[in-house]
Amino acid sequence: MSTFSHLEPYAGDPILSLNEAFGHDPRPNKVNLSIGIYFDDAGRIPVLDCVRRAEAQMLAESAPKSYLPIEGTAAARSAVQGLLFGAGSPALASGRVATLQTVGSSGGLRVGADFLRRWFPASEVWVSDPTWDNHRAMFEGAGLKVHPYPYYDAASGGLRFDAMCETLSSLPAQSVVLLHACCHNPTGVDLSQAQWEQLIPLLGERRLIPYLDLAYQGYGDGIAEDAFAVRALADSGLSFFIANSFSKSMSVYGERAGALSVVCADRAEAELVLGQLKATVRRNYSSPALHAAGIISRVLGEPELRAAWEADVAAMRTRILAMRRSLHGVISAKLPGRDFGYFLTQRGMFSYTGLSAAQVDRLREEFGVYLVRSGRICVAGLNSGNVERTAEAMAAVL
Ligand code: KET
Repeated sequence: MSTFSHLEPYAGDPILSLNEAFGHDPRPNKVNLSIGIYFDDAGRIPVLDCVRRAEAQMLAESAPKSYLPIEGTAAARSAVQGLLFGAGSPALASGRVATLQTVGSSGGLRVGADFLRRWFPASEVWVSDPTWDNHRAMFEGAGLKVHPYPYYDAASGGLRFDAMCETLSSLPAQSVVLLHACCHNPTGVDLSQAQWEQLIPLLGERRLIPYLDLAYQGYGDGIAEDAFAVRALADSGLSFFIANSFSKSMSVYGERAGALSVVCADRAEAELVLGQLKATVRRNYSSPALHAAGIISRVLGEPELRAAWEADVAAMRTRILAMRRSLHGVISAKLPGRDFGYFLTQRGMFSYTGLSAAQVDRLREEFGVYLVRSGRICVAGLNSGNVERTAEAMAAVL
């Protein structure tokens, strides 16, 4: 027996492996709808001008590259807080929010999960059915039990809101409820504002611990609009977690720019929580990324860069909406009598097509169109040059 011969092979991640397989496909007309990445109309991952300008400033300053504090820079953390909770937020004014800059929002999600495991050892986690695959892996990896709550309604392409509330009403106090703040991954089906207003009191009455994931801020209805759930939860006075990402909204995937915030009862509690979150980070990755801190604080904090960024986010959102309309138009014309209205009502980067795994395989093999086997498509992989033939390919296998 050699040292590692007992290891099981890693099956690979279903999203990342597919994205790699796409890269190796030699067909010139291939279409990548696999991963949650925004591509522009030319099929490229944009480097936003505001990000380039922030980077140019950093390069010109040529500051020493020391370690950051465990919790990240003060400038990045306060910029994140303003973005999430809004200027003039009473929760921020009272100092009851603990925020750390993290290694992507994935780092934040996992730090929050480790913290929960340590301080709420009896709590179990409830995630939407379906959810981003990695949610389950991350929380289970932290040693927490994970269960699904009803969410997506395959019959209508909408939300099983009543069933969701019924399940959440039956959970033990201090159960952790993972919620997508906007642009649900993988379905594109979100709660309306009225539904959030109905859900939040239920979370409070049952003394549940909400854990928001906000990875697509600005891709739904707008930057502030997509923070509705965050702000409504903060206004309700509940304590909750929120991991947020800049990977998509600033198109800086590899920079690992994200944060974790925990809204507490008061300032003293927020300090206590921040301390334990720092302890969690220190024994894990120790401290976050310097370059990400500079991008976040400059793009959000400098008025000119901020305005440019907001315009960029609006343009990305608008392009996705246009692709939703084109896809809907072509596929509806090809298959009259079938209702594809969900392409128009679902929000953010993703739509759930209802394509079976066998149909997904056919799309990849026969047409070079890549999507994950759940039938999720990343609408941001469509562009004016490929949307028509992609819709036709989908119609052909449906
Ligand atoms: N949350 C959600 C809901 C999410 O879709 C992603 C990434 C992340 C967090 C991670 O973001 P980051 O801040 O970069 O750590 N999702 C896409 C990529 C991936 O699977 O990693 C995806 O679903 O395709």
